Amino acid sequence: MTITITAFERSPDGGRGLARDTRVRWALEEAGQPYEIRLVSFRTMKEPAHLALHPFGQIPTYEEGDLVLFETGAIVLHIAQRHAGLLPDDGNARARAITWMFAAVNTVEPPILELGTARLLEGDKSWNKERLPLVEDRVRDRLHQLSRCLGDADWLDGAFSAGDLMMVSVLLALKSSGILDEYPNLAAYLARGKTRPAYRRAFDAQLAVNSSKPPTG
Ligand code: GTB
Repeated sequence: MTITITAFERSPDGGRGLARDTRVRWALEEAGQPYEIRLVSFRTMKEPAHLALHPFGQIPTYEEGDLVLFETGAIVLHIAQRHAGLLPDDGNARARAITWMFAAVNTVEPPILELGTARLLEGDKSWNKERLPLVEDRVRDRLHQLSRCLGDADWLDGAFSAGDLMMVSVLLALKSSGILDEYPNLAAYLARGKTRPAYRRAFDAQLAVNSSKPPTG
């Protein structure tokens, strides 16, 4: 059955991996599943046809026959449960990998998103100078804990899993902040994820869509 996902027609980062279709593309590449892309503009994302697929008018969405999904955590979990390569066979190890997926989107990602908001959208506010260091420290708290957990292992719990895919995807958003460099094992973890052939294929495919178009800024 054909899998179709939606992605930005023109991504603000010029298609350099920050939009969230990257993690879905990556999961599909890891699972060896072909997929099609339907590109949407910011305007069409808010129109009824897209809102019928995604209640919040965002990308990515996932369509497979009459199944329609939104939320990258749910989409990646769906892919991982139906195809080999992203979750261990052992029941307990599988549950732990899923736990890391939730930890990525529920515990590590929120302060990182908050930092993005503070840096990109609130820079001109009079209170930003006071707030920004607080937000940065909340990110550091999480990174410190994650760094301690990873130690010198390659992946969070044995072999690479959907838990790592989601965690690396979440850490990608810290690229321009420089904060990740304070945690060398996490910086190496991110680099390790990005060198996986499946990630490279996902990244290249997203970039190809955007390469003929200038970033929207
Ligand atoms: N929780 C949802 C999920 O994980 O699926 C969040 C989905 C989401 O945030 N989608 C964003 C979107 O559609 C695109 S990825 N935004 C449009 C809107 O809300 O109107 C977020 C994103 C986009 C682009 C960059 N960038 O270029 O730097 C970074 C992050």
